[in-house]
Amino acid sequence: MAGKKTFTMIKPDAVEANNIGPILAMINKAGFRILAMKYLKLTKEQAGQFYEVHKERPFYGELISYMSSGPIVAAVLVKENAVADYRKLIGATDPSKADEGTIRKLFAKSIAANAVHGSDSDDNAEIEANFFFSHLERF
Ligand code: IDP
Ligand code: MG
Repeated sequence: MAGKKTFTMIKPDAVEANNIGPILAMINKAGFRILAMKYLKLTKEQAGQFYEVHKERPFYGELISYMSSGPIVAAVLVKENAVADYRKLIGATDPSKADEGTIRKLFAKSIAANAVHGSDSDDNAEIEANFFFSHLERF
């Protein structure tokens, strides 16, 4: 059965461009409830740990530099079928391939600076939520 939770980050490019508000509005409009949220800046080490699964990929160095370059918003979102529905709302990794009306199509600057993160499975949603939030920080 599909789970009810996903994890997202509003990435440094979207924070820098003052798009936290518009992106959160789209998230709420699409029916997601916010279970947990924080505004913080990752160290390079923390970004490297979060994206450890990508460490063999050619863009890993660029990705962790970018993800530690400025503040982000991290959040856990709740909705039926959360992981798949949120991936649909954010659109393809490469914004030039993202569908019209998706968050990445509207706000992403490039394939690296692509505005938002969204978990790719229920298991990863749980792992990623646990990376940022304790149980006392979820409501
Ligand atoms: P996803 O965020 O759509 O799940 P992943 O393949 O999991 O995409 O890649 C994680 C992140 O790494 C992307 O969101 C993007 O920021 C970055 N990334 C992915 N592919 C490239 C690339 O080819 N060049 C630079 N950065 C990339
Ligand atoms: Mg991914």
